[in-house]
Amino acid sequence: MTTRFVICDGAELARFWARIGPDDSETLLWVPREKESRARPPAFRSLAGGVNPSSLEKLNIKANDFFAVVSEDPSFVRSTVNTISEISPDAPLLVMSDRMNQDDFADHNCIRMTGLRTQLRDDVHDEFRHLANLQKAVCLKNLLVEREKIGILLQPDPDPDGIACGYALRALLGRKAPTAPLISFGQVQRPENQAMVSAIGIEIRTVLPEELDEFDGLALVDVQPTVFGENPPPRVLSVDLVIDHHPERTGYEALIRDIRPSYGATATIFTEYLRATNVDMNARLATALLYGIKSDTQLLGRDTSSADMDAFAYLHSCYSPALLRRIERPALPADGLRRLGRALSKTKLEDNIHLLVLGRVREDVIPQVAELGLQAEGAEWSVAAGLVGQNLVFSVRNVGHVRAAGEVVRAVVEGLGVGGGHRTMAKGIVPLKAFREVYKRTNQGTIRKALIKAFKSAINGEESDASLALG
Ligand SMILES: [Mn+2]
Repeated sequence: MTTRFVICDGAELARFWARIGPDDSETLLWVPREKESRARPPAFRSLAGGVNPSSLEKLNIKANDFFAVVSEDPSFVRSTVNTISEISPDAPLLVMSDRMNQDDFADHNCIRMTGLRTQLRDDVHDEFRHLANLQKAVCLKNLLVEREKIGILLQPDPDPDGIACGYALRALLGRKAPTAPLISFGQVQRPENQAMVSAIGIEIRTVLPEELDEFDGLALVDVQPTVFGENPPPRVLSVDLVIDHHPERTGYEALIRDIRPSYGATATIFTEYLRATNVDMNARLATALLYGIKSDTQLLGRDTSSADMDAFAYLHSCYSPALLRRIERPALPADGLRRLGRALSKTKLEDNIHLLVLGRVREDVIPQVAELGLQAEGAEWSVAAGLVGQNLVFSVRNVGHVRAAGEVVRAVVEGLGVGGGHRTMAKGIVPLKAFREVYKRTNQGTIRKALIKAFKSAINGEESDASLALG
């Protein structure tokens, strides 16, 4: 077994170490300072003559043993490190001192340097952060505990972050759907978000502003009241709770608000609450929150803080990979696969653009085909297009080091439809009626020709020629 030889400089540090509680693998050594009381700290052996080759030889050091030198005196550290290196040249060495840094040991290749006080200080700061979250969570629970029915209001067309937060708030309050329903003024639109709602098993009720009267508590998560249009319903301008990560807005009343614009997701705030209150983090809840953070930060890329990273790591230990897969890779219907097969049989790349036109498909097939299309050899851009209802819908993916996908799609739909997105992913919708007015037909060949021309122009920065409206 490896022994850790811990050498403390002076009685004070030795007593401190004794207080931490030594580990069974540790042999504790103490070098008394001049004029210091000789009272032996508990469990410590004295190196009364200081650290020297003869005092170390008595310790029966084996080749694999570790050392720690605990001292605030750089000269003590240096001489101790040198003596140990003479006796046991390859010994791994931990130096704990707040007055030195790693550069002081440039000659040694197996020394790890860390502070002693700062080490504890960081942990203490963390604990106070947990305590602040606990305080917030206790306040909001106290505020709402007596309420009969609490509406948890999400933004219209709720996104994964908002949905996860609503679900988490309900868990935090220890309630179920009948007394704390998730509500929204609009339906969940995007197929990916619908997949999340059905995989986790969350119901979101669409309400009219006047229906808010049935709730004697109103909580807004991942949204602030002034987002609900020019003239928001009066009821949402005076609410119980607002928890959000968007920039703070004014013009509304909330009894409790916790707004943290530096966070990449509101789900991070809720993860911190749940963690601080020791609420059972079941796999469903963890998966919802993890997906919320992942989707708002584009997998910890854009606008991510260290708090998001911490929350993500915490959730990662208890989420369900199978459930996340169901959300992110919804099952493809057989007819969608057949259309994909037909499109793939004619696949061809033009200017590193891989365009697959699917015909009429279920909407959630389109983004998945766009993901797949990017795997083609030589593809820098993947575009998957299909007919959904009265619209031509297309999803775009790129490899990341090219123009932003959102900009490209905005240039393509300019004047004819709507679209946008982020660096590497975007979506566009063009009404078939508008497309037909320009191109006369809506068959797959026509769509293919129109899209490839528009995307080539937009990707090459010729925005003025890119719009589908130009024909
Ligand atoms: Mn959000």
